[in-house]
Amino acid sequence: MCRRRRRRNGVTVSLPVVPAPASIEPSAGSFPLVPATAIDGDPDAAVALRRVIEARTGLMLDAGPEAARRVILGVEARADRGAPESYRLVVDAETVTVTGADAAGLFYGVQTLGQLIARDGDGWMIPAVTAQDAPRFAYRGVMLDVARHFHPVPTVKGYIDRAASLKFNVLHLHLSDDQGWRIELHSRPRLTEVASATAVGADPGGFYTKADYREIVEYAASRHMIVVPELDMPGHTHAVGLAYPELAEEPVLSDSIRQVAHEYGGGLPTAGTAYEGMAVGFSSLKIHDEATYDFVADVFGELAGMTPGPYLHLGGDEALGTAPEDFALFVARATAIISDLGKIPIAWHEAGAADGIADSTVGQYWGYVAPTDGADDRARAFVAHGGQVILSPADAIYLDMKYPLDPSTPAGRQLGLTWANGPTSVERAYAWEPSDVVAGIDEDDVLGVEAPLWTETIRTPDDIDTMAFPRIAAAAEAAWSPATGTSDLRTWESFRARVASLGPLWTRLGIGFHRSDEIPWVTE
Ligand code: TNX
Repeated sequence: MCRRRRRRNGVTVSLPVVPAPASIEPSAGSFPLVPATAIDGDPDAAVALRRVIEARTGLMLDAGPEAARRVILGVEARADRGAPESYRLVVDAETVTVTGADAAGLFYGVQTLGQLIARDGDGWMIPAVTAQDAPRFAYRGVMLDVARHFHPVPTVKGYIDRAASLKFNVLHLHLSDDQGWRIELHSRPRLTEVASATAVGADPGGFYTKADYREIVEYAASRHMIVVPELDMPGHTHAVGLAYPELAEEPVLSDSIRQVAHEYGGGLPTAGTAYEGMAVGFSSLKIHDEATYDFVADVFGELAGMTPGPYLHLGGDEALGTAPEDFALFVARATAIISDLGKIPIAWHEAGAADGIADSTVGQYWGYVAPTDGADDRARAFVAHGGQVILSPADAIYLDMKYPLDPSTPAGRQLGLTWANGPTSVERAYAWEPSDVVAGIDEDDVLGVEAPLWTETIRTPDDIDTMAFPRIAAAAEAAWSPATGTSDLRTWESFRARVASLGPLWTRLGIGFHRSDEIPWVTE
């Protein structure tokens, strides 16, 4: 039996590593972190390590040639270097060694090291451990909706840093919706000239210039993340109709849309007028008009040229204003256009209803942990077409769902929505197993896990932090760590103790996490 906890001053403490590593073993002693510690080896990893040490401790390491202790950062040179993104970490009293299978693995080893830094009386130390770690899934994503509320480049960079520290490697940007179009494309300039200025609740909109987008892509790459851009269609396209009215159908007003307008305001959608409400499923592109497919080819063609990552997301969710046979036709053509661009299409699970979906299209499942309404059938259809599935179960890791009511928060300040089976506790965000969600979708069929943050009620960086942290850590663990039941770290009890110990690091990093009473937060 392996010991996963160390005893300090007679108290058992968990090693505060999140997501749980594949293996981590404590040993006796610790590495004292003093200003005269040298950091040798890979310069990029050294920058990342200095950053986290400084944030956590305030120490600016400044070792001369006489350095007593060393941190050695390197990428494995041997041919059998191990799985992509894996690393090995050894800490003893004299030396810290982090060896990545590749640059990403080394970066993740540094993140683990940063989480292990602890106070030792008046000083700082890293407990002696040996860790061997590799991700379970290749795709570990977070999604930010910049359409309902626009979030400028600095906010996006902050979210990249936060996500990368939890070993996420994908930033999915939801770049268009009924409320606004957020990415400049020279092939279709009116999208941002005419359809980007507004947001939910009459808040100001905004968009990324091509230079902004490049800056985001490069910043993400420096944190070993790719960007997956989404242009949502054929529904969620009211803003497209502002810019290019000839492409859009009239809004389809259902009872549920009237109900949302009544409850949340924003009025009813009207063709040619910016939409500032929160209803979904009323807009559609014209399906039987060739101009629509010229548009699809233009916008995804230009986006493909701006996006080094392999995926383009075409949305496909909640197209309630599009007849089912028209929806199927659209999905078949749009996924073929993206495949022909040399990119892998991703679509929300509804697109699995389209028989003609392009081979290898990836499906993003946003049904419940216990599937309802045939969402599981839709997800399985992607596998039948040679694709894989990304799991984003809404009642677990939709970060825009409210937390359970906290009596200390005034009702007006309660951010988030409740449609996914009511409020989502941290425990509910944690207690699910990816290979158990959709019957017939097994380990190999799962490309990965992604935690979306929709922003109808989310306006500021503080709002993002509050909704994401700590539940984003549960998503990270589902994406990275061994399956539940295969590691004694993969339990709610272990998770809440490890997350609790990250409170001081998150505080020092300026992350305004929700101090959920489910977590026994540690203060320094
Ligand atoms: C459903 S999930 C949506 C979004 C909303 C979100 C709010 C999905 C693919 N579509 O349009 O913003 O719920 O939670």
